[in-house]
Amino acid sequence: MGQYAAMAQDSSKGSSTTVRGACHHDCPDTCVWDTTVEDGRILSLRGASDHPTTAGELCPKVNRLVDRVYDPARLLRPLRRVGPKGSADFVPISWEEAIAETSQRLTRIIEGPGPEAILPYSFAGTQGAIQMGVMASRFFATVGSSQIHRHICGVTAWLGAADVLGTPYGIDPEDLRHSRTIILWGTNTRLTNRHLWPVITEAREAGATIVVVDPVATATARAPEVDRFVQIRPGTDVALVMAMIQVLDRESLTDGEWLSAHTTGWEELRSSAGEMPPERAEMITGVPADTIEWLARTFATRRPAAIRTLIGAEHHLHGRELLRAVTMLPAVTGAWRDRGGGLARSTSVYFDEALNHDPPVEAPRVFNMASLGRVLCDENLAPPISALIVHNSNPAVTCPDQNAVIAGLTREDLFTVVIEQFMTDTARYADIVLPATTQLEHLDLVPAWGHMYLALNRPAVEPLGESLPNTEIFRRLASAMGFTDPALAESDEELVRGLLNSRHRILEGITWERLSDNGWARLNTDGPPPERPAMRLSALQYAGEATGPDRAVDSDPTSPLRLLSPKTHVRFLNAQYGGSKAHLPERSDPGVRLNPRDAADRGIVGGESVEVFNDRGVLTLTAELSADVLPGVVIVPFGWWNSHTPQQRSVNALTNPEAPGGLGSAAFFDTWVGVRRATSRPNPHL
Ligand SMILES: Nc1nc2c(c(=O)[nH]1)N[C@H]1C(S)=C(S)[C@@H](COP(=O)(O)OP(=O)(O)OC[C@H]3O[C@@H](n4cnc5c(=O)[nH]c(N)nc54)[C@H](O)[C@@H]3O)O[C@H]1N2
Ligand SMILES: Nc1nc2c(c(=O)[nH]1)N[C@H]1C(S)=C(S)[C@@H](COP(=O)(O)OP(=O)(O)OC[C@H]3O[C@@H](n4cnc5c(=O)[nH]c(N)nc54)[C@H](O)[C@@H]3O)O[C@H]1N2
Ligand code: SF4
Ligand SMILES: [Mo]
Repeated sequence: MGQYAAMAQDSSKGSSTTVRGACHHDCPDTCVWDTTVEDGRILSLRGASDHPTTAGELCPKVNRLVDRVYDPARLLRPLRRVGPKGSADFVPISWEEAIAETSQRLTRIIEGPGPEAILPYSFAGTQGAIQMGVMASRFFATVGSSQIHRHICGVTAWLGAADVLGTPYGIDPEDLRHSRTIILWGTNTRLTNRHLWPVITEAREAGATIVVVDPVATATARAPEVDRFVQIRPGTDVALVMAMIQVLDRESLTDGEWLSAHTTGWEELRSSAGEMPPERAEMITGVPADTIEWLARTFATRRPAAIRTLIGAEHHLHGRELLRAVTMLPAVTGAWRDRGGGLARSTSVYFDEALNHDPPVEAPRVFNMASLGRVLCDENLAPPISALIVHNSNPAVTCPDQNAVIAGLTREDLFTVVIEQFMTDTARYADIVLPATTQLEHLDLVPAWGHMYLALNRPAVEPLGESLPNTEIFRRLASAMGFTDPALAESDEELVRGLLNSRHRILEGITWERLSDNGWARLNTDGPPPERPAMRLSALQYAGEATGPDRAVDSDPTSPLRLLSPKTHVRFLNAQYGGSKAHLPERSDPGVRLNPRDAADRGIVGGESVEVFNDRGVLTLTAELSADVLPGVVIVPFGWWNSHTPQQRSVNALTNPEAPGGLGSAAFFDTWVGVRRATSRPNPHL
């Protein structure tokens, strides 16, 4: 048994063994699983029945993970580019050659234009703590490279909640079982957070009122357990919250005692809400005034009352204000008093606090990751980017303003290294591709953002082929570049033990030994949160519909439509599986969903080919008419790889990369497009 699968085995039955691990996906559920292994090969993978949220069940994305590990399309050897960029024309090389070439190229850049010409780019392809970051961060800190803000997901929501709460601790999502009103606010729980659904159902069975606030009639909005679906115009939630607060104030449903003991700024908030009577909010949001009144009264009186939100609603220019509004509402009614009352958001903040992360390092330059296209194409940067090192991410699909990203990746003078499991749309543009292990082949410590359980993922089998964990790849690069800091040579077990060594009270008693034994442990979060300063309330302002350069869609004779591109596919996790035959539907086209009225205005019938376009790009897609979307709104699903349109592009060819102030996620959903009957050749994939 080799170095990565050592200490992997939990229990033996005959010749097969069971190995406990945890899901790596950027999914709030962080399920724990048991792998059955025989003769060094994985036979099956099952959800752990003793893990409180997994409860014995994984999901349609991961049920076929074993096939994915053994997929013949897995990258199992280092590769060097021989064809043009983007052609995916590579030849295999040895690890020695790959590491030598990469380290020499990087060293030449450090000695030439300087280390800030090197840009690492990564996200949460695995959200296991050590494979996601620790060793890579140490490596790039030693290089002194430029850095990215890893802000594409969740940081806008974090900022909005932090504006009100300080450190934005929310309530334990499992406490929603005690709630009697639950507002699922801009979150598609049944699709994106499915292991929370039993908690929602349990609350409903005990008499809770379940409300969904979303512009789209999602699978969640249509669930039989949902009592009321509030279909709101995108980006207008601030007006809805202001009107709700006006109703609460008018009807003396605010909690004065709570407000004076735990908040500041109530008078400013109250007077700003005075400018938004429900009738005005109805004009802005499209939500009837009497529904707004009902929602305010229900939230104040059917208690405990909680709001559940995650990430999707943040993808707006005013996303921070939207999240700030939603965070203030439970303070106004004193909802936090009750167990099961308050705001249930990402729990990542508890894990960030608990684990012993390296202190942050000052980088010479930091770019928002959503601006990758602009950064790669900017010749006036001093110095311009000469090398891009990607791991755990597929920016050619997931980053906004895709045509700019691909123009950057096509630059002949850019040295690109992609560490990947599959030949993604990004890897196709690499000079060097380095094969990465999957979660079943490497060790990791897996925090969660949808619950309070920390998990240890033990490798079930040895790395396939020549693939290596991200940690080992950065150890080898560090050594080849002559870096001698012992922190760059720590083993995976040392890295995990280091993270656990925080002495924080919410991690007390959670040791390597305990996790090795059981696979998971609940953080000690049952007491009050580590820090809850007075909640900072202040005036809200509805800033009007966001505008952007792409609003001028001149060639559409009718008014432009707003494009949303949320997650929609039960077998995709972001862009993972978007290139996998087994996970794709038969009709291999993401499609565009539009309201029958907008289709009629444009002479479009369902099933025909249309072009969706703006000044960033164009996609030819099949029109799907659906009253699930409001007039004026269209959806092109996110996650499909670029080969599914004749343009070889996906929805991010159209999306807005703006991140206000360079902070937080991009305004993916503040994108305007025209839609017209297709004039170009039909999609060859249909
Ligand atoms: N239009 C639009 N765009 C969006 C979004 C949207 O809703 N709409 N959502 C945004 C959000 S919320 C997110 S989180 C981002 C996600 O953006 P990404 O993080 O880029 O998306 P993933 O598809 O999860 O890609 C991760 C890649 O990591 C690889 N990977 C997985 N495990 C490992 C590993 O152990 N080692 C290595 N080296 N690689 C690994 C996978 O093969 C995969 O190709 O997309 C954003 N983009
Ligand atoms: N099956 C599956 N599960 C996933 C993922 C996946 O790709 N597939 N991705 C994972 C990741 S990385 C993330 S970040 C989470 C995201 O989890 P969620 O935040 O639950 O999901 P999203 O689809 O990003 O967005 C949620 C909802 O926000 C709505 N929305 C958009 N604009 C507005 C607005 O202005 N106001 C309101 N009220 N609602 C709005 C969208 O219509 C959408 O239904 O899901 C995770 N889970
Ligand atoms: S993707 Fe999410 S729901 Fe599926 S197994 Fe992983 S953590 Fe669980
Ligand atoms: Mo995300």
